[in-house]
Amino acid sequence: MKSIPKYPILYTFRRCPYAIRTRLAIKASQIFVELREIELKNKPYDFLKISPKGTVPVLITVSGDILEESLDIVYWALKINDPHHLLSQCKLTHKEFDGILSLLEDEFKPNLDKYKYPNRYLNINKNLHRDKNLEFLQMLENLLKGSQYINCSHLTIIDYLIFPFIRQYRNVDEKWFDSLNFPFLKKWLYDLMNSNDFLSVMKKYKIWNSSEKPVYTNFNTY
Ligand SMILES: N[C@@H](CCC(=O)N[C@@H](CS)C(=O)NCC(=O)O)C(=O)O
Repeated sequence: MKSIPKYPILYTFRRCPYAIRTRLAIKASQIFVELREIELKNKPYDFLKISPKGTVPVLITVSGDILEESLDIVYWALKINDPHHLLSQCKLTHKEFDGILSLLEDEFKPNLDKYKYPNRYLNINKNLHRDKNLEFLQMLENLLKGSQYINCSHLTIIDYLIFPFIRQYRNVDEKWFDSLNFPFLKKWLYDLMNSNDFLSVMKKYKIWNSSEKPVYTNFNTY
């Protein structure tokens, strides 16, 4: 039998870019969730029981459905409430939109992992993987030249889906990233990094413990 929570339950890990994108979408949707911050090196039994694949984010809806992919959680939230019109479609066709997300997932992210964690791989030249990602950054720079955000003149979901990964890439070597000649991309990144929305979803919470009082939030404070 499904156990039905009072609020949607979000299992999350603060620094995970996939979890960050879902927290940004949930904040935009103004939905309250029960937040369960977990440690990836010490995943709780309850979490693995509902989602044996063991990745964050995971969300349990109030109907008991289990969403185990960040994109599913993002669209679940915004279909319930999208007051800032994050789902607007502007210059990108659906095909282009999906193509950019595939490049992010299939090329940018694997290169980012090799650049950020070279010790996890054999015979890795981390800077080679850093540089392989410049093409993706150049594509974003070109899109951002034409408008302040990637798809529209206002923020939309593709900005939130991509931004946490670019931030993580910058974090590996901030000085090097800041010296790149991508003025539009850098402005976009720094504006998002300094936004109240981002700061609110990066607030630190204690690691979830089922015997303590639950944490409910709509990410409205930081
Ligand atoms: N496709 C998944 C990817 C999620 C993912 O890989 N999350 C990482 C953390 S950023 C994770 O949980 N890894 C499991 C681990 O490190 O044990 C999604 O979009 O939600």
